[in-house]
Amino acid sequence: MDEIQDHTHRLQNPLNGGPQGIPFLPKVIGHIDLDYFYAQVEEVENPSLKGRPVIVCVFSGRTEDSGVVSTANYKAREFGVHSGMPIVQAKKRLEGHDPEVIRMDHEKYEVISNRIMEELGQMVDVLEPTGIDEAFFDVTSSTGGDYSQARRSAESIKAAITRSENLSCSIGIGRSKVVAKLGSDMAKPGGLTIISPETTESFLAPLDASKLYGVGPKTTSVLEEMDIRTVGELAKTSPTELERRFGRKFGRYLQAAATGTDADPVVAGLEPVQFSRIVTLRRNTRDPKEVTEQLSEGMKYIQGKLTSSGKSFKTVTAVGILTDLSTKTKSKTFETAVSDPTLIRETVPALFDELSKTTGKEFRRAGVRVSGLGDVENQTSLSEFLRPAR
Ligand code: TTP
Ligand code: MG
Repeated sequence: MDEIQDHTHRLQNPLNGGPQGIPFLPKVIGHIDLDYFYAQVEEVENPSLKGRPVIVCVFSGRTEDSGVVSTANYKAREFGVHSGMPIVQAKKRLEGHDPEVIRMDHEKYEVISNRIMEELGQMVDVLEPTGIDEAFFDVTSSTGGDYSQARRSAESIKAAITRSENLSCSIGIGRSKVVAKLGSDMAKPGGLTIISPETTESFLAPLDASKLYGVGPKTTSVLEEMDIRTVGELAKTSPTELERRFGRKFGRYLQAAATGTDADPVVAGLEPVQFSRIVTLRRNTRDPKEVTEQLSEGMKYIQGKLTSSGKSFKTVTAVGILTDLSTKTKSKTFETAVSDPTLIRETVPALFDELSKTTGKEFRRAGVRVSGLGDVENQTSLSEFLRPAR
């Protein structure tokens, strides 16, 4: 009887029970965030930028320098430059420090982000991407709830991203999303913070309440009025008081966040919307045949992905990164979803041919993407599509 009562209690406790319904395991949740993502991608592509201030900017086009900084590398941040700052102001701060100003190339960062998410998805139990460079993950079941094992998993993830993309990231591991996110924030850049269930309370207590996910300037000022500055102080505040001040839902959330008992599970991300591969060419070239040959492995990879996930596609895109590092694309969209991957091989050379003609420049990197994914069984197969109507 005792055992049954204990069991029920544990199942109701949000800190117990894995995502796959495995009871009794302490939850192991991670948060990963790539360091100065857009700027780091640019550094990897052009290593001579390392050590110099780099800002990746969105130009509005109104005047030469109107627009904002999308992100800055850590060198530029030393001069007080940050995301969202007007380009003019950032340039002023970096004057005399040999800054590199780069136009944002969203397409390029997205291709890399997708590749990383795909790789991550294979290394964790559940992956929930939450932005272009960040995701929550759950490794409760694969680590058996063991935090030393969790450390090894996080280290393997970091090593894998370094190996495949040469990019650094920060990871936090804890028993809830809020704790994991605090861990990755604290680990920036390049670090790893493991907050085991036993150390959660002492980890959280001294932190500023404003560091908690979802606590912005407004909430912070109300908390200050209540004489609450640290997470420890927030944790000790009566739940009734918090609910009275912040409403039932947010009041409860604050209490849970402050005690590391927020129970929001890691939910598998949306279905993939595209598969892509990109390579650096052995030499710069305009020759579509040469480009296609070097993309052969990449196309094979995409074919494999389509087959194993049972997906059809509607669009094939050729992605060319030119010698000036700008990204150009050319797509072909089929009238109906198709599931024969040989169509990729047939379409890609012509797309690169067109791309090469329209840009008139050599490619430095090249990629293939298929998108408009659907489930094969719901689509007309190519052979059915091509079969003459009777
Ligand atoms: P962040 O992860 O917030 O920032 P970051 O990766 O540049 O730096 P770090 O994580 O090391 O602190 O955002 C990821 C990317 O999203 C960032 O590289 C550029 C883009 N971004 C914007 O375009 N505008 C913004 O205001 C922010 C915050 C990010
Ligand atoms: Mg980041």
